[in-house]
Amino acid sequence: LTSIPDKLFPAEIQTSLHTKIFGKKIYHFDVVNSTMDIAFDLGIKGQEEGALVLAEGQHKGRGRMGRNWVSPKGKGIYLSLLLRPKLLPNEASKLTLLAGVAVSEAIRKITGLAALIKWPNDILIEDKKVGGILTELSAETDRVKFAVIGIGINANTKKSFLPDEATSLREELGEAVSRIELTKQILKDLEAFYFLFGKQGFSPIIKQWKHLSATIGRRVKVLSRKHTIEGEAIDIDSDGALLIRKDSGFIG
Ligand code: BT5
Repeated sequence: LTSIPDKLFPAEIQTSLHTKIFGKKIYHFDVVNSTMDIAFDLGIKGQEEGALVLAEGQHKGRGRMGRNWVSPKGKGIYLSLLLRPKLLPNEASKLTLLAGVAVSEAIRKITGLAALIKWPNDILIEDKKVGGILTELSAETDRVKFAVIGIGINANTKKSFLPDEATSLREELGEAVSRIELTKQILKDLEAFYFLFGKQGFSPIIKQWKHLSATIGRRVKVLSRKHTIEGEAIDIDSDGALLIRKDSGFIG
């Protein structure tokens, strides 16, 4: 072998993956607009839970509220996973927190780097953003039809490609990271936490989230629809909402 290919081919990902449903079905693309759109279509077409969409690059990778996600080809991990959770639409943020825990754990296992979670959806290393999570729903008023969890990670991305406050695993580690191994570990950890959530509810996830939190105990500024709340983040509640002690002393 002169070089080992590092493309996220389904056969590579599925080799000794040992998950029950996550990644049993994989759709791999070269460059797409957004893996979210493809996974959402699969959801509409009735594809089973655990179907995975992977792309080597994205033209229109997206974050929350119309923000963009820089997705250079062959460098990062860009995936969307289709889920059919028994949840109310207003519980969807639980999936974001759950995915944050799984991604941080997977990064820790594969790289040894101290990945932390910034509420609600950023993955940080040394206070710089290395990954992000986006949960999108198809829902009726009283139930989620399906959810798509999108995960973007700067694995081997050069800093010059990224926003100033961002980093990549390669930059932090000083050597390249196997996107294949990291993708597999993410699928394993995601499935384990998802099954745990199904069996024991949200409290074990919250507990683990608190261990990995870069937010609790720090000053925060949270933008809500109408106003900005500033103060110290003191905890998250059992639904995953952030509790902030405002400078006036009020906890909200
Ligand atoms: C997120 O949004 O952090 C969620 C990102 C989810 C991306 C994945 S990739 C696979 C799937 N397909 C998609 O199209 N999306 C998902 P948000 O919290 O809104 O953060 C967006 C902000 O992060 C931007 O406004 C930039 O400031 C910054 N940013 C953009 N690209 C970045 C990158 N590659 N690394 C770090 N920060 C970035």
